[in-house]
Amino acid sequence: MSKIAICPGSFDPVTVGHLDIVTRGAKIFDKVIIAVLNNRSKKPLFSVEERVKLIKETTSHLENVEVDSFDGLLIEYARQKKASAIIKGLRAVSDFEYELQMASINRKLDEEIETFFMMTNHHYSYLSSSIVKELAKYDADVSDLVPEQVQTALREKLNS
Ligand code: COD
Repeated sequence: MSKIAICPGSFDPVTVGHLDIVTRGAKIFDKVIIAVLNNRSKKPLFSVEERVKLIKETTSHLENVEVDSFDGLLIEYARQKKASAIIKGLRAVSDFEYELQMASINRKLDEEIETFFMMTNHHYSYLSSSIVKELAKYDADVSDLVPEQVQTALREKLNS
């Protein structure tokens, strides 16, 4: 049976840190579904459609990676997709407490779906979508932090 993993997140916008986790995950699992949360309580910079499009453009070279969006509980989405794992990236100790809580809740909801943690590439340990948005707002160079398509999208969004 093929092993499917979900790589969930807000991806507002996708960074090279996210793409590193996805690329590494895709070497381990048969299929990785990048699932963009349609989070109505947060006010994202990019719409879900824009985030999905940017991720599709920047992962098109990865044959076993799909991009989708979801609403509601992650574990229900994972079950619906017949996934056996959820992949999360860990950057620092500060990520650990929240991610441990999420993994424990998800495990309580479905014991068959495992959470896999991957340590960040040390080059990207400081990197988050929020940092990228903050830098881009002040017109700082983000070329090392996001793919070119995201750089362009940030410029268009913030100058409009
Ligand atoms: N290096 C490595 N990993 C990274 C990096 C980096 N530089 N940057 C981000 N990551 C990892 C994050 O740790 C995370 O695992 C993933 O990439 C996505 O990051 P974000 O910031 O885009 O996404 P989040 O953290 O806002 O996503 C949160 C979820 C959508 C996963 C979460 O809110 C969720 O599951 N929501 C659904 C509701 C639910 O089921 N809740 C749980 C039960 S209450």
